[in-house]
Amino acid sequence: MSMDYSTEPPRSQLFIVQSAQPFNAEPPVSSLVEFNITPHDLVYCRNHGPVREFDEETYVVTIKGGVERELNLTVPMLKSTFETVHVVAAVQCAGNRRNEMSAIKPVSGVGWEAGVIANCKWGGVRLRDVLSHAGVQQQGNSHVCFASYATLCQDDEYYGSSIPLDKAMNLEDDVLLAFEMNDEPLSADHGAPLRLVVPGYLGARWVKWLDTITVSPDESPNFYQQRDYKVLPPTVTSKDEAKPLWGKCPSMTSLPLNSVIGSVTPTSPTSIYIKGYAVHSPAANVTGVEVTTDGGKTWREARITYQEGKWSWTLWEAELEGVSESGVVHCRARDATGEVQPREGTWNLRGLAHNAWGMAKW
Ligand SMILES: Nc1nc2c(c(=O)[nH]1)N[C@H]1C(S)=C(S)[C@@H](COP(=O)(O)O)O[C@H]1N2
Ligand SMILES: [Mo]
Repeated sequence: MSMDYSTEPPRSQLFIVQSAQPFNAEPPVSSLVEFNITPHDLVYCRNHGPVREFDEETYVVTIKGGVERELNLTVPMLKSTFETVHVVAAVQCAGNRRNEMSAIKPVSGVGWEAGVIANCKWGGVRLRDVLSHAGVQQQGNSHVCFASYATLCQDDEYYGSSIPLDKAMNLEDDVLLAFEMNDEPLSADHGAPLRLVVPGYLGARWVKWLDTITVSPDESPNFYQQRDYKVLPPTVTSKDEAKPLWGKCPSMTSLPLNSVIGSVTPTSPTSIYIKGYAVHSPAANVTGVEVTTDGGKTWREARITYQEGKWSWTLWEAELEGVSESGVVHCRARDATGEVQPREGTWNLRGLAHNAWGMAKW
């Protein structure tokens, strides 16, 4: 076990590579918005260490901690013991759009554009079924901790996360131990042979190469749960100032209401065609997206072209006529609670959860 990059799989040529080791790459947003379900070669890769390949037949996941029986299950055993279910859900890195936030003031982290999001169809077994089988002891504030000891990571000896036990056990939350993406076996880059899928939660919780599940009274002690992926107050501007706050600041669970412009195509000297995506906060689904070419004085309604179930992203398009030869267009989403995407994002040291109005020029 080491930071050994000799087993990295071959990768799509379509990516914008942000770092080669660990491999962090995103597709151009203009390509992303062309597909309702994101094809494999456009699904971003976010890694904190090397990627390894495993043999699915012998790969074991252990379920332990606050359960009556400790279980050691291979992937074939998971498939034969529990019902396989499918859910369409968007996975999004909390650092999506970090580059735009760093334009306000520098932030630390990979300089992502708006492409670290993918809307995929996940197939796997329900975590709740597996935990029930292990005889989980339901307790008010318990957590389920997930770990991958597959490789060392940049800031810890393993990759880990946790979610509340209530989220794990809620049938409607569709938390899966997944072995399929888009009706294909998972690829090494996306966590084969087993990864966690937590619809509605930031990507950092979706542990890849999952090997250990622990029901615990506490959140995961892992670096990526405790000292990263937290929205620090805007007054914290250095790593030293952040230190005393990591323990006090809550771990992120979901990401905010957001929308982004993926492409602007002039269709005549006075008209443009715009496409984009939107994502909802857990509060409620996206109910509309509006666009403006005058900085928000007047808005026009975009047309929603795709949305599926509770956890997918929303795709939208708009054709604007009577526009000048060049200009700036903004977008904003709203949801069923009446919340509207804010004009400005809130700067934070790690550059997380940026959700200012989307913007593009033509
Ligand atoms: N084992 C492991 N799981 C991981 C990570 C990682 O580095 N190691 N990165 C996390 C983060 S921050 C994100 S956003 C998602 C990205 O999943 P993807 O690479 O399949 O798109 O995986 C999560 N799961
Ligand atoms: Mo992430």
